[in-house]
Amino acid sequence: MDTLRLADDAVGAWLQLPGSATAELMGSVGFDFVCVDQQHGLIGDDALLPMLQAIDATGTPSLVRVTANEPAAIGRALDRGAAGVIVPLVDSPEEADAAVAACYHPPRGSRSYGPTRTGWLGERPDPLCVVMVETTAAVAALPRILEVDDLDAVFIGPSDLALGAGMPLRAQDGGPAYEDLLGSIIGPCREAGRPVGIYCASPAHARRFRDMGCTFTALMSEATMLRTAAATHLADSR
Ligand code: 3PY
Ligand code: MG
Repeated sequence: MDTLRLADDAVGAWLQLPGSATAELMGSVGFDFVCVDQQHGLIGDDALLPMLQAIDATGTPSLVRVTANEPAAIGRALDRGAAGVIVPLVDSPEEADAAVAACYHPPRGSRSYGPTRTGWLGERPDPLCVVMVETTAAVAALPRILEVDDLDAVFIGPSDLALGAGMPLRAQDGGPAYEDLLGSIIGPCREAGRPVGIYCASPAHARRFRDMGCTFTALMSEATMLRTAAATHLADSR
């Protein structure tokens, strides 16, 4: 299994459809990681286990975006063998610390000990805890969020960020006000030496956000890729 890298321009895949075959397919493409999205994806806990097994079989590391910043949700993803979690809507240092605590057993944290799959997988590195900064409250609290111990990376949710700042979703396509907002997240993360990633609705977004200083990106979901390709091929066939 490759080491999970959230720097050096790593590019990840994003899964929203349940199913181990698609997970294995996406794991085999060469992405630096594959993230299974349980927040907005259609993937429940029973679908998650075979997807993580399929991604593991390809040697690509996996992350899970959990449904919410809740210890039970984080523990279930890690117990099923994810290498780390992306925790949505983290707005304060207290919430960031709670997310980290949910990733670690005592004494560092409060994660309950239950070595089911993790037991038979054997010794593994500590899970990565990535918190999402995607609200104006989180942007205001970012300097203090970045002081939280054992926080591995920040991940920007560009759509929630735009909506929360009163901007349309298309603000992500470019424009000074939105880029200033992104800069106010990327700059402090880089200064603090923390990896900072962002969800990208297209390869063009990935290139632009990387040029702005993001250290890793996650590319549009497999559902969007499939629908876009299907619509293109249908149009070409008419
Ligand atoms: C957002 O853009 O808000 C996200 O959470 C991306 O998945
Ligand atoms: Mg979001």
